[in-house]
Amino acid sequence: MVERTLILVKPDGVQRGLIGEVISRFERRGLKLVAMKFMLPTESILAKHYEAHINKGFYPGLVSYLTSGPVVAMVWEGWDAIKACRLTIGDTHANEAPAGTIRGDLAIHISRNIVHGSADANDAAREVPIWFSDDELISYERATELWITRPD
Ligand code: IDP
Ligand code: MG
Repeated sequence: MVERTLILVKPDGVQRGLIGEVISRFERRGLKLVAMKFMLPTESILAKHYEAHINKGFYPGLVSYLTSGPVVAMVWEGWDAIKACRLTIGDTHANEAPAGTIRGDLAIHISRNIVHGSADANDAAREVPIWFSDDELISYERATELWITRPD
C-alpha cells in the first residue's frame, strides 16, 4: 500500500529554523520526497485546505498563523505513508504529543504545532492537488528502496 501524503512545515517551523529537522525525520523514517516548494500560502489556498474548519472559532487565527510567513509544502511517498507521517508528527494538541514525535519534541501549543500532515486517504487525495499540479510530482526510483520495504 504505497501512498502519498501532503506535509507542510508551517510558518512557526520555518521561523524557528526547523525545516531541516522536520524533513530529516521523514527522510530517516524511509519516506521518499516527491514534491517540495517554499511559498507564501494565500487565504484562498487555505480556505480549500482547511475547508472542514472554516466555521470553527479558531479559523481566523489559523489563517493569520498560516499566512504570517512562508511554509514548505511537500509530498512524501511510502508504504502506509499517511499513517506513518501522522504518527511521526504526533497529536494535534502538541502538549499531549508523545516525546519522539515532531510535535512532542518541538512544540507545546495546539495553535503553533509546526507541521501539517494529511489525516487519511481522502484528505491526502484532496489536499495534494490543492498545493501541487500533477507535473510537480516527481516519480523516480531510489537505489535504497529494498533496504526500506520489500516487494510483496
Ligand atoms: P491536524 O493538523 O493535527 O490535522 P486539525 O484538527 O485538522 O489538526 O486542525 C488543523 C489545525 O488547526 C491544527 O493543526 C492547528 O494548527 C489548528 N487548530 C486546531 N484546533 C485548534 C484550536 O482549538 N485552537 C487553535 N488552533 C487549532
Ligand atoms: Mg487535520
